Amino acid sequence: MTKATDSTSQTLAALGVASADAVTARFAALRAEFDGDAGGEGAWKALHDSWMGRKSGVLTRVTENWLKTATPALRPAVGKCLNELRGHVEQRLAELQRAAESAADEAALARERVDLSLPGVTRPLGSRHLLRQTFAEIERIFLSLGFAVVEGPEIETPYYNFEALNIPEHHPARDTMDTFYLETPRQNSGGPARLLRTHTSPMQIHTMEKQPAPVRIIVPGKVYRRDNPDATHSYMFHQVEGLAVDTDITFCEFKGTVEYFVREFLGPKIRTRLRPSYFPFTEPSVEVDASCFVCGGSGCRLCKSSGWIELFGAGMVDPAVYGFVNYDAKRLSGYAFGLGVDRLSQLKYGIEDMQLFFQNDVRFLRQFP
Ligand code: FA5
Repeated sequence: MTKATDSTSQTLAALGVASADAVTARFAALRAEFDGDAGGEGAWKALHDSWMGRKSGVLTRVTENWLKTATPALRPAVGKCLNELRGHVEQRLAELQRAAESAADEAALARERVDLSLPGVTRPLGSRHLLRQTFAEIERIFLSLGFAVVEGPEIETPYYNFEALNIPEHHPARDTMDTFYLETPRQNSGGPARLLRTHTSPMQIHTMEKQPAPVRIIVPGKVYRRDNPDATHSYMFHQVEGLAVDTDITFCEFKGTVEYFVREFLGPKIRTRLRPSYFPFTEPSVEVDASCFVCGGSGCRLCKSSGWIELFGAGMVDPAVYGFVNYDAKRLSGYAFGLGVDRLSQLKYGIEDMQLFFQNDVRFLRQFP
């Protein structure tokens, strides 16, 4: 079926329109078609373009083809009808536009409506891991004594992890520090072997290589050993190394520092004792024990009835170590210690199983906010 608007591409003469009545009928047909198209509210923009479009909209076509070509006799009727139709179309399109815009606004409002009755979003705050808290506590104590904190690589060569610490190849001390060796391209092409450090002691060597005495440092960090996990062992654990070297450091200063640390860390009533021990890189070497802070020294389950708890290894730096870093062993002296952070933390906070540190169970973590 042909539409009324199709006729707007022809002149009135071509359409055979010769009277004012016929003009009115033509415009009435256009208006009826427009009203039919404008019934719905959806596509006002498309309707606007097809009727009011400047180049080829229906009204432009009527102006070009009907008005401008109309005979002088018909022109007033065409002009009048065109003005009426234009007024009608403009008004209706404006209504449709308003309706479309307010529908869009309402939809947006409905979409973005804030439901104040919904529960709020809570983002639980995490806290520092107990091991981090223990590190911070140890660092605080040694910083107050004038020590500096340095960190070092977790991947080492056997030279720094063993040899320069006076542990030559085949030395039995290596047996207790079996670890993970890495296969790296550099090593495959003839470079030195690489291993995960078994203790933080290699940083003693790195530090003394880098700077002349005096040295007063602590080294917090991760270390690795091929130990089976149990209540007091892990294959990855944490240490804080300590090293002090100067021209006048005596065993007395070493003892005083150790006692001060233990009392600050575990409490003022704690007593310490030094027990002879052996490390290849300290001479003499000791194990530092603390009086049991559960029973006060009378004997209980924690201290296995001995009254004492083993805390960490330490000693005066073996002069042989100075030879590896070109320090003058005749002029300098010093002490070193290696704290097992996980075990110190277990002792201080009464944690029976070291594995709890690594399982990330929030029921455990929440107890140490
Ligand atoms: C050392 O690692 C020496 N480098 C310490 C040292 C430094 C001595 C400087 C003298 C001077 P040792 O192997 O004993 O020593 O380990 C030190 C501490 O690490 C132990 O006292 C213990 O607390 C902790 N430790 C050792 N093995 C493990 C393990 N598998 N899991 C958790 N903690 C461990």
